[in-house]
Amino acid sequence: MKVAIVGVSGAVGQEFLRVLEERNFPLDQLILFGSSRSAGKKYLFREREIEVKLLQHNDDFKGVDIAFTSAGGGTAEEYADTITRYGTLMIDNSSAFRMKENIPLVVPEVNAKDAENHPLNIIANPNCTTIQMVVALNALEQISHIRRAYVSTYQAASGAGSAAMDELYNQYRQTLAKEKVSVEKFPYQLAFNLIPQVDVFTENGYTKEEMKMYNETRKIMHSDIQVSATCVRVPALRAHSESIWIETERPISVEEARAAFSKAKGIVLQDNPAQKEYPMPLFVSQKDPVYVGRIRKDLTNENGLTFWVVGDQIKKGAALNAVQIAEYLLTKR
Ligand code: 11C
Repeated sequence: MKVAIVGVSGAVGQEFLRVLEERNFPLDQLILFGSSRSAGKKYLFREREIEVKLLQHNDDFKGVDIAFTSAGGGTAEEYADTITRYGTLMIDNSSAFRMKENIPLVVPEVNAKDAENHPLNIIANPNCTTIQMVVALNALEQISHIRRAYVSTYQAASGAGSAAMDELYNQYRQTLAKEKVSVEKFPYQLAFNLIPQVDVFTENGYTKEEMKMYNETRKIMHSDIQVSATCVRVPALRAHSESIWIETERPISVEEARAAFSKAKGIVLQDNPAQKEYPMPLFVSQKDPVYVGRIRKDLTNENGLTFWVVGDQIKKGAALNAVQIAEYLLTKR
């Protein structure tokens, strides 16, 4: 099995290295690709150094079984043909192909089967905020159909990449040192602040990130669910949090919800208010599962339930989800 990582120097690319190693992914050869900025760098994998090759339009992907790509939408679109031409399966982390016909959009806990049908040799990995939300929603959908979800997100700096994480560190340091605060990766200073904008605004007043949560959720869950999101960047380093309110076809009790979350794949229930137990991004960072807590009935609607979900954006929200898609397909060979 020959595997490639495209965009290996980025936050998600680096996470691919860790996840493939951690899960002992059954590969014989790993090839790393990057832009001219990272070509020539070396990264350690299974105690051996691998040099990053420059991503080019050539035959480098001939014989590669799976390419995990995380190099942005533009690069994904430009290189899709080069990567898939000889039968390589491209599992792409960007937003380029997510809503395209004939390209499955997959979260293995929810719609693994969709991954089996990939006529264009491309499978799309959803947006991180969508991934962790649908893992939780799917557990409750098994009890009663979810008509709508209102969600507010609390998204860590990691969603904007490793340079953005560095910027957050720097902004805290600069503020404490009373230096001028540098702002590049976010629209405003994030340290000691919250920014109610993730990605750019669309014509309806929602941001692209918010519209991804609407559209991707419906595609993954094969559902007519209505989703209305407000996405907020918060000064957490890694792991996104979400406050979710749902309306189901029939009322779901807190006990039923707890039971459903407890038995769902990929979820850890952490819901013991008396002991101050609930998920928090600081403690969920670098963990595989999606954590759920603060489950309670909505006070204004018999069919409403509300809860709090936290997941590591770089791991389950990106690299791990893509690797789980590949693992699922390997079980079908
Ligand atoms: C963020 N969710 O937190 C974004 C990052 O569509 O894959 C991932 C963007 C995407 O900034």
